[in-house]
Amino acid sequence: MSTIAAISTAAGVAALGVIRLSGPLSGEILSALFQGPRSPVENPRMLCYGHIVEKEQVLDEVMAVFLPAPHTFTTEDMAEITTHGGRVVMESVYAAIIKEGARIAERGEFSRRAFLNGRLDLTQAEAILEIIEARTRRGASVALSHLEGDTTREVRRLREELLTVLAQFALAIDYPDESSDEVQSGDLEETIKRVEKTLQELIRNAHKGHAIAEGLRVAILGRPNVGKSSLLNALSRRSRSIVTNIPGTTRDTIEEMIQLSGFPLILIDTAGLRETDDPVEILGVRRSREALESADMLLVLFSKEWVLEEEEKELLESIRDRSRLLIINKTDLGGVLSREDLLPFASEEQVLELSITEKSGLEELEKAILREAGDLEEEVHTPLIASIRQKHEVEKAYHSVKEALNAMASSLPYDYVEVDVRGAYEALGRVLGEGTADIIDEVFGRFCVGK
Ligand SMILES: Nc1nc2c(ncn2[C@@H]2O[C@H](COP(=O)(O)OP(=O)(O)OP(=O)(O)O)[C@@H](O)[C@H]2O)c(=O)[nH]1
Ligand SMILES: [Mg+2]
Repeated sequence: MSTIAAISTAAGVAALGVIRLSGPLSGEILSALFQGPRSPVENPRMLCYGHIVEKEQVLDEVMAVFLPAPHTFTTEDMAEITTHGGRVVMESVYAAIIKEGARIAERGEFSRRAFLNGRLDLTQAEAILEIIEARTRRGASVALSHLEGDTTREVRRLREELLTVLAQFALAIDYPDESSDEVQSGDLEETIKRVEKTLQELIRNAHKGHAIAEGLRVAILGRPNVGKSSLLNALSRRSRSIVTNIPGTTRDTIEEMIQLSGFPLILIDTAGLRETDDPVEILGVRRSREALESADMLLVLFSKEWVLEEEEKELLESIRDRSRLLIINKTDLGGVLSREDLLPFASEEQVLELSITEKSGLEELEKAILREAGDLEEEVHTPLIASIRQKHEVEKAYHSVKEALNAMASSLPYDYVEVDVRGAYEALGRVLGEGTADIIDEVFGRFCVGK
């Protein structure tokens, strides 16, 4: 096994940077370059002060630590050198390490070694990737729960159930006469049904896992000129979207990522919903409809000035089972629309009043959004599968389990059922990354170097 090295901290100006080594030569390379009162290799796991010296030239003042196998991230000997953050300094130290015999690490190679040496399973490796990529605190915490293995545990448990089923089938197939009493097909069916149900929940919650990690999609809808773009700007506290008093200003959907109390939201400003002949606007309105369909939550805006139109009532009817808030804007203007007009379409707390110009009602709105978002999150009881690859395998497993149940229902011989159960068992194995070199390449290829 070769020894690999990488600059593990992000590029850019920083006070410190970390260079990491993993492999059998880690200690030797560190000793060759490090000079200081205490040798890190002789004092493993202790952070030692010193200098990196190459051919009598001091490259940097550093702190270094040597971590002997096997209790390290990769399970191999590792070394970490904390240098000053300047790119030139770091690269000169890095170059010296490479000259001493380390190889430049590939993307994700540290995590790959951790995986290959049995320290991580693939869900956990993907969780590390998610944490690096997570754009928000909440996203990071979902990723963290994967790292701690919620998903892993659940998938393992399901596999064990399937394994007991497979064992019984094996018995029944090999010794059809003797074992007929032992194979209780009713019990087996129960077990498979339980697995089916859990898989279904995992799949149903998959998109929510994604939503929580990436941000709930919140679409702002309403007639032209009600103040949709103004609301996006007010919630994101910047002038992202163009606001004018001309109806039909927004022609395309605009997305803005914000955080409310650490909750990631993707706000989507849309073109006002209305009948129009303008071809550009028609496209805009079509996009608004798509946003309406795909959003996790809807903010439907009305103006105090206008009575409800038939079309708006239809819209309100059609979104009864969606997560939504109905908002009367422009309360600073005198007008005709009141809360009572909207109460037939939503609960008390889902109807809000707002004046964006006077900045009144915004805090209540933010609270209401968080409440709705919290409700959406509440629905997620089962562990989440966040990666598309995992979801795909879980779907395959679900499909196979259904086939198995069908086969059992039509009293097909156990051989038939066995094939499907085995298919599900193998698909779940791939979720955990068992025996699948190409997936492993795919996953670790997405890592940054040094991870
Ligand atoms: N008086 C008053 N005017 C407002 C309020 N909110 C927005 N406006 C004004 O309403 C007009 C339309 O606002 P926009 O945010 O562009 O409305 P929109 O819904 O995005 O409009 P389209 O993109 O054309 O569909 C602008 O002149 C805003 O300044 C409010 O609370 N009170
Ligand atoms: Mg607009």
